[in-house]
Amino acid sequence: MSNLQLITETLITGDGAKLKELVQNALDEGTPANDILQKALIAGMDIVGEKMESGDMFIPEVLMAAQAMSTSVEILKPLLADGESASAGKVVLGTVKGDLHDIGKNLVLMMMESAGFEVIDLGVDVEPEKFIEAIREHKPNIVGLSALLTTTMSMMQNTIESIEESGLRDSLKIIIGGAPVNQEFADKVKADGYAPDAGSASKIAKAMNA
Ligand code: B1M
Repeated sequence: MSNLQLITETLITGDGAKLKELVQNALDEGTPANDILQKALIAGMDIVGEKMESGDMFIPEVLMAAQAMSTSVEILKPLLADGESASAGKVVLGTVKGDLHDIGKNLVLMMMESAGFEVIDLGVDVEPEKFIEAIREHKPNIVGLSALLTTTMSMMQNTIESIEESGLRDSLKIIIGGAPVNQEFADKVKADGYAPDAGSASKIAKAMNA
């Protein structure tokens, strides 16, 4: 079994300590951090998702895998950074109300911070009013909304409409993303941008602020 396959298998078992060790070993052997993230960890979470859907894994096991993934991403964080430090702008970021998934959102946070953005992370299950409060307080250039459930996609629309109704919409750009989201949906809810992954989210944010 290759390094990356072993990482994927270990992620699925949820053994965080072993996973950290394997990720560190792979880095020491020269495997690029981005390969570990994309080909082993994100690929592993996709398998976890399939197992969850088919009833072969249950929520506590999925949570263990998610926790193991998060701790391993911490090791990769400095290596995925693109080294820029000057402030590229401010981003308010959160997973919309009703949705508790945060691994993808945290990757977006990491990529945006490493591209020089100051990111205010509102966490998960964020109500539209909380986004509005944060916009008033922090005056961001960009708001990022994440959703992983088809049932919470409509909350992206609610959030964008609430921002519009509060009169704050013209002062910022809105980027949305998450597995069920696509460009067509972004157009429908009048987001300014859609990003399929964390790397593109940070690129789009930079382009919007250029
Ligand atoms: Co949930 N879950 N989950 N889950 N979960 C999914 C999303 C699911 C696809 C699994 C499945 O059935 N195959 C399914 C959704 C089906 C659907 O609606 N289409 C699902 C379900 C059904 C549920 C529950 C309803 C299960 C239940 O209770 N019966 C429940 C809902 C809870 C809630 O939110 N209210 C639930 C719960 C959970 C856990 C809490 C156990 C756990 C989350 C832990 C956590 O996040 N801290 C969990 C997990 C881990 C998953 C899977 C397995 C993995 C998600 C993940 O972290 N992926 C997931 C299956 C899957 O995705 N394959 C699944 C890795 C991550 C890096 O990818 O988040 O897609 P992702 O982020 C990507 C891009 O989407 C993008 O960038 C990232 C990559 O670079 N991106 C953005 C994300 N946000 C962005 C924002 C942007 C731009 C890009 O701009 C701002």
